[in-house]
Amino acid sequence: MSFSSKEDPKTLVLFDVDGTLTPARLTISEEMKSTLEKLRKKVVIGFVGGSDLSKQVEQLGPNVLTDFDYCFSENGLTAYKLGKELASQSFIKWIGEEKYNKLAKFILRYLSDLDLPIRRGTFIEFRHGMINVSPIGRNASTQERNEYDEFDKKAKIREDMVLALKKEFPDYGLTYSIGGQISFDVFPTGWDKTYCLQHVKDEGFENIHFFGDKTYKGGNDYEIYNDERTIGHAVNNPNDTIRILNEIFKLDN
Ligand code: M1P
Repeated sequence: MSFSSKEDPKTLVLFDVDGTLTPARLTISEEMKSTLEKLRKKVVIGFVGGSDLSKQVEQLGPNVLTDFDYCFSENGLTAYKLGKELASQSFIKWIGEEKYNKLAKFILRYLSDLDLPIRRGTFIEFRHGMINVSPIGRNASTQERNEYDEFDKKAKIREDMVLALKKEFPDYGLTYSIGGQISFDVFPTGWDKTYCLQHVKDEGFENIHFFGDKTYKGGNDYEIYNDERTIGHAVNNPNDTIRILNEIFKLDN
């Protein structure tokens, strides 16, 4: 599997999904699609998101595995190169049933004691490479998640819960990452977005660009944006991503 047909096969451009390629939890625009098509002729492209692949398919389209050279779901715990799946790891194997049980019990107990304006369903989403914890529940509608996001900015429910988890499980070796609107991710330390870089380390890339919107400390793009193996670009929204891509890669030429 090679990238020799590209103008610059030694350059890889990686993108966060929510807030970078698409608005949070929404779908990719036609303008972004055509920008990426042009970019892909020049360089190797991939995305790295915290969500699982099914959600990325909803957001980026049904042909996601062929529209991108690399697809990294759950920070690269599930990984595809040119549509072919690469080896992956599992959160439950890493943590073990006993420790996970203690963690899940603490989370459910903590959530049940919170005063929240509304609750929906799926408070712990069990994923391949992490768990995702949502005080309102992952079944919230778009409007409900927007409202929760605003509420949480003031009430700091997620921030406080992360502090409580760190205090309760200081020796678990877990990282807590508030990457989206209604939840936070919990995964082994080191399994942040930099995890995906191990899939490309022997591919001879000379430049690896990364675009993300949550590049501040505590955001889920922070580690990969600051990693010495990448050239980081902080964006405010998908339009910003398009603007910077046009500037750097001269996509109209
Ligand atoms: O990609 C950012 C985050 O997107 C979702 O967050 P939320 O549902 O809170 O908006 C989740 O899929 C989360 O895992 C992911 O990090």
